[in-house]
Amino acid sequence: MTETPRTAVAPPASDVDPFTAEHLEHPEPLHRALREAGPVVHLTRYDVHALARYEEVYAALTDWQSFESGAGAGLANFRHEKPWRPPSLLLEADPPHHDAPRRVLREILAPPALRRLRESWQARAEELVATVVAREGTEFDAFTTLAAAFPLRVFPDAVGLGPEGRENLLPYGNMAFNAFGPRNGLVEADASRMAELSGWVSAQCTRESLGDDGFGARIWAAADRGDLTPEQAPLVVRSLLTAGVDTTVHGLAATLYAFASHPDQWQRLRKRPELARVAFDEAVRWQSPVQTFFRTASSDVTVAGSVIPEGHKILMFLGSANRDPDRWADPDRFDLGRDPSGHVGFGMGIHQCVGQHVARLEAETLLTALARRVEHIELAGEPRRHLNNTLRSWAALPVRIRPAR
Ligand code: Z7Z
Repeated sequence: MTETPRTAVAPPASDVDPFTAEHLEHPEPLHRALREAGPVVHLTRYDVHALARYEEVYAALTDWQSFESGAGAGLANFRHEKPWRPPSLLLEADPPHHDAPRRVLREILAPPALRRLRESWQARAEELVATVVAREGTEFDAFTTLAAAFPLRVFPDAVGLGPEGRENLLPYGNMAFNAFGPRNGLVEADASRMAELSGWVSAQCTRESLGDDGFGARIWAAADRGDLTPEQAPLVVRSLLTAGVDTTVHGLAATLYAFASHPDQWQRLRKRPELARVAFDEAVRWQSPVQTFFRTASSDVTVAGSVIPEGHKILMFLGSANRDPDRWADPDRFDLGRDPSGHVGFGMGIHQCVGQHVARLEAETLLTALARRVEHIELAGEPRRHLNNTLRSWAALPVRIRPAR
């Protein structure tokens, strides 16, 4: 990917804005056009190079030397622009600085460390599904009652957050994920709450505000051992609160949407509940809750014969790579029969989602509880999207169910 070609070709140019309401709401036509335009497309409006094919997105994600993160994973270039908050020690950092925080968090969120949560999350999923079915009847908004409610029940407890102010978590994440995009109306709409939400989140990251038996306390324990500095610990906690809530909420919503729009696949899951994890990954591939993010060229980088100049931003379309027909058979189908592994919905390479096992456990426990209690699920109306510069998010997901007898 870095060798200099004898003859560099100028990539095709486009003045399209991927961050308009139209493209955020219905990204597939734009993705198709970008994939067909070429392996690299120069988006003149933002002067960024877009990658929309699986092969190039995968290659960029797995080449951190050429595609750096330290200049920010959004459109803003931290070499020239002041970040809206102190940069993340994980996302917005390169080796070697990236490595200690990553190692600490990987241990804390690894499958063996999560075993102790499984039983209680199963019980809480059962309880939530039973309550929703009893209280809401057969028609309800699955976004609010399930996809948002479940992570908000289990994840803040697992981190060790106090009870106050948890309603700030989703708005904070919404703001952070908007901030990866251009300063458009979505970013402006968050501006008035930025100081308040950031202040609340920072206050939750201190040792004193965290319970003594959660992910947060374990991050502080790593600082006590010297695996992190005391200055790093609160920022690592902040990463959990930024990247751990909205992503799973909208990932679960994507999964419920997938089933409600494919009732036949729900029957497959009912027969084989052990497919819950594959179903979640297939839904992440199919909907890509994280649609896009950026890297920066650390030198003149050649991609498929085109040179991306040093210091320029690269926009990676994960949602497009996850439906690239050159990689996936019948890519637009949500299909429990396929092997979705290799999708880039959690990223790939050294920055691949460190919380993915937590997300999978949330999905598995919720889906398993639902599969036991819900015989049939279908859409009961038009789902409503919530627009965000990075996340493919939801406002409402009306469903109709038939409870199992
Ligand atoms: O560390 C962080 O605060 C953080 C924030 C956002 C880490 C990751 C992300 C993120 C996740 C960004 C998915 C883009 C896509």
